[in-house]
Amino acid sequence: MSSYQEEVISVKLVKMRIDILTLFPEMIENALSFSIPSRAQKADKVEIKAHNLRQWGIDSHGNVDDSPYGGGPGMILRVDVANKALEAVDPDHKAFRIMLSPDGDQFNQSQAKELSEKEHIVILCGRYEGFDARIDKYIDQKVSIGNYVLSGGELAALVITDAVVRLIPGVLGNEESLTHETFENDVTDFPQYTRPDTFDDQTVPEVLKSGHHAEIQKWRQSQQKPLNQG
Ligand code: 6GU
Repeated sequence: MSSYQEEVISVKLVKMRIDILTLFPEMIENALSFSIPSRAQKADKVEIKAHNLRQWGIDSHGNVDDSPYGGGPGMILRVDVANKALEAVDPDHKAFRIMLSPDGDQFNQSQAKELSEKEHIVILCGRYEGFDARIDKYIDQKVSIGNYVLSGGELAALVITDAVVRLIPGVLGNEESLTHETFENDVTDFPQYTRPDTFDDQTVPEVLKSGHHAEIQKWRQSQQKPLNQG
């Protein structure tokens, strides 16, 4: 098979859709209006929409949360509101539905790769102290981005969206190709250098200037370390 044919087969035909349910849609839209996520949307590789949860709020104030049964601080996202929002953006539950929560499964590069192959992803961000536990029934997976607590799911939604969107075929150009990339092969990237040749007594390793491709490749491999999968 020619490389031209391979390329044609690998190009994604269906535009991915990502719906993000949040109390702060501007936070999402603003952040995704830069760099690669912005370019991916303009190139029709993905459509990303942030929806304000308040539109599915229960009363004229658009209330989406309430205090917890049994007492305690903070406000809990209501199950009826979450369900109404999920049904509105994904009526037949064909999408992969993620809820962002510090107690979820930890997000990693292999999940980013899996998600980049989905047609439709819905991401539910919580705010305040948490979610009504019954929301679990209407989502596919609870996801966390690491062992620390954020004040809401929005930053996590942005992390996941960025990691996924850049893996959609055709989003990165040749210049940014994924072949040697950190995490792709469970090893870290090798150190890289550009001009100037010497800076503050630090010099570029001679091998990289040798023009000897086999030696360069050997050196780079020797510099890669097994990935810390945490
Ligand atoms: Cl997904 N949400 C919040 N609130 N905190 C987090 C997180 C998610 N992942 C790590 N910390």
